[in-house]
Amino acid sequence: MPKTIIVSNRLPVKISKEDGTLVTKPSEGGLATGLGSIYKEGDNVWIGWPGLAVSSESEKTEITEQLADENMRPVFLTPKEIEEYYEGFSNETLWPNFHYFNQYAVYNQNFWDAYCKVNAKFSKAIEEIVEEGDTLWIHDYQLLLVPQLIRKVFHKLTIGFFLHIPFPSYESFRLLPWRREILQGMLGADFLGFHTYDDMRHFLSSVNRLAGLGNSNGQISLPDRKVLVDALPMGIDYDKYANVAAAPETLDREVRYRTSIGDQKLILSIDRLDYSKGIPQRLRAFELFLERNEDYIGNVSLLMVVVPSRDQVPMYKQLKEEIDLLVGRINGKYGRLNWTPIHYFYRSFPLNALSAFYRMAHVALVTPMRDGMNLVCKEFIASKLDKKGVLILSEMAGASKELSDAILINPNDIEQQVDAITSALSMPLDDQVKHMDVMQKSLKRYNIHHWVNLFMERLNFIKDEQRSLETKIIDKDLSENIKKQYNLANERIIFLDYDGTLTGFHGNPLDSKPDEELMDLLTGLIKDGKNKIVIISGRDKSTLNKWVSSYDLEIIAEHGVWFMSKKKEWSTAAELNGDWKDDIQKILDRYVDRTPGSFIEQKDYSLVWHYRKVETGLGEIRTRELTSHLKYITSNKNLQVLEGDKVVEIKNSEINKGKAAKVLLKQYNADFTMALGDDWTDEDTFLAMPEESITVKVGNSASAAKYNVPSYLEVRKLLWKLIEQ
Ligand code: GDG
Repeated sequence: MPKTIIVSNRLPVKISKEDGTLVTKPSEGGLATGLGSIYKEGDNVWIGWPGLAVSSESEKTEITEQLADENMRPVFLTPKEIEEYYEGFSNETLWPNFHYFNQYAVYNQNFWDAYCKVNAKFSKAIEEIVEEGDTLWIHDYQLLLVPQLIRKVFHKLTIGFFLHIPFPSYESFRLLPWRREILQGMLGADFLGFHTYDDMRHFLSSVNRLAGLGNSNGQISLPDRKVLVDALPMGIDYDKYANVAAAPETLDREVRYRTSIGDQKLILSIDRLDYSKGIPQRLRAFELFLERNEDYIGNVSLLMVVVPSRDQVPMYKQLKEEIDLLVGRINGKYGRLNWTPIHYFYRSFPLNALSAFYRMAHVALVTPMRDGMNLVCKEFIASKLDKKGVLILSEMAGASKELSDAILINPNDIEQQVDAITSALSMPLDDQVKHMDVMQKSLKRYNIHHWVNLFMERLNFIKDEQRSLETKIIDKDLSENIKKQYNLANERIIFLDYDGTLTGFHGNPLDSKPDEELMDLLTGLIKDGKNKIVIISGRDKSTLNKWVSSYDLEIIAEHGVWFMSKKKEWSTAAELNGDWKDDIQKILDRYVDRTPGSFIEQKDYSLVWHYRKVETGLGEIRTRELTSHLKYITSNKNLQVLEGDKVVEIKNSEINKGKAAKVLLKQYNADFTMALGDDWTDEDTFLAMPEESITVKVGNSASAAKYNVPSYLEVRKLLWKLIEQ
């Protein structure tokens, strides 16, 4: 029975030693609850670090056995690994870089080495239990390399990955010395989920710029498979928070807290100690609010919970000191004997206490400088059973994309924060209820269970897509079968596109001349008297003349304008007119002027604008502009505008490879017909071929061809196989 394996840095459990015995307590995190329905079932399992340094083997065995009963498997880390992989690379390199705090990012080779080593350790732990057919779901920035490490061993495994923190713009990501390795690591997954569309598009942009891979609707075509990227905002366990808010223990606490602080209004903030959370900025805004609103002095307090975190790291220590100072200053300046402006707690609370805080708060002030999602604001909303209360939310939190009914602020804009606090405190009840109702409905629907189901659905979707493509990919059996048909035939015709099919692409198109292997291959194909080999290309006739006319083959140049028979004479079947070229050339010249790196290729009856060497992104924008410009001008000129691989070609519309192929198909009475091509001008050839033909698309995008191969290298392998004795 296939199983599902969840992998994250931390296991969803807290382990401690009480009176010499190990005690495990389930963690209350949203992820643990959401995935509980998965990992606790059957043979499913959650792999992760148990959260404490364990040195003795007997203790390791004890923990392993204890966790096994709860479907968990520990990965033990040494103190050095914790320091370099977790505190080091994860939290001092990736965390600041992904949250746009690059001034805090540490680039340390030892940290990177440890990160690679520990990712490999996680991968080994997975390998010990995983089998083909299983599903793997890897979580977060500590394990970015694991998808690729596992993929190398289990090619067909279903691997999903979710990033819980933002994925930064290329401008930030490119600063990392190990950016390429990180992307390759992530691309080992079949499906990559991010909280927001912005994270998703930043990831796709980095993939485009660093790996040269584009995408179509979030699907990236790798040579061996398609990868899907999508935005999938994580929800909370809505019912759990609503139920806790109604629990007697929570209500008791609320009464107790209220008795001690009085009936003043409360503004609530809850965060882990982190520079990304905007805590000092929030305190300054609250101070300015008090300065400007004397009426509220004595009538409103900020209840601020900061959960201790990483406070041995100098940066965090400094932040803690800054917060302590600010709180001290504000309380010292505005406090009264019977009123404290800020109730500040540097510790964590049990869930019931948190829930009582959510219930009591009139306003939740959630103002991170950056946050992948932020669950606190969602929990606040779910806890508001009477729908009274206002959420002030930073637009830099992923949650802001879903919660547009909150008061959205830019955390750097202190004036805006002050205004937001003022209007939140004076918002009419009807408006509070109206906004809360909209947000509650949305959070109920997009809850954690919905998120888990959707993740699995998207993962299965891309797996199905891959499988349907796989049936078309020429594997060993299929190539044997093609070889059998080839051997049985008496007269064969094989159409070969040139660029991208027989060779790879180069910055300069003239660098694609046949290499030695290709020359040998063509010689081998031609040697068999039963073979008619046709090079069918969009290239101009003089280049093809130079490169392949010495072989005993036929050539179709310029997509079918020119034919060269074995007699080595060029002829054309169509009555063509090239008068249009001067006008179009003038337009293309303008685009070359504006686009460094681009150039024009002249052919007898077509013009091509090349942009392979143009800055990534700019070439694509210019292409869109150029094609819409040209479509308008060419509409009544019987011309066609074709977009190819980093080229835009303008040619006579009555010319195409399919028509040209048909001319040759008619001349020969072949009982084996085959065509191979990589770009969409080759689709015309595929469509022109007789029903029983072998048609092969190079690359894995949609095609009319019957089969696919990943690249020109496999084309060569297939052709060698056909001619081998
Ligand atoms: C990552 C991303 C993304 C806080 N104080 C106490 C307490 N909490 C609970 C909250 C909430 C959670 O901790 C914090 O939520 P975050 O959204 O900040 O999540 P993280 O796990 O820190 O961070 C973040 C998230 O992943 C999910 O993808 O939203 O952007 O950084 O659930 O309630 N819980 C208890 N006592 C406390 O004192 N019991």
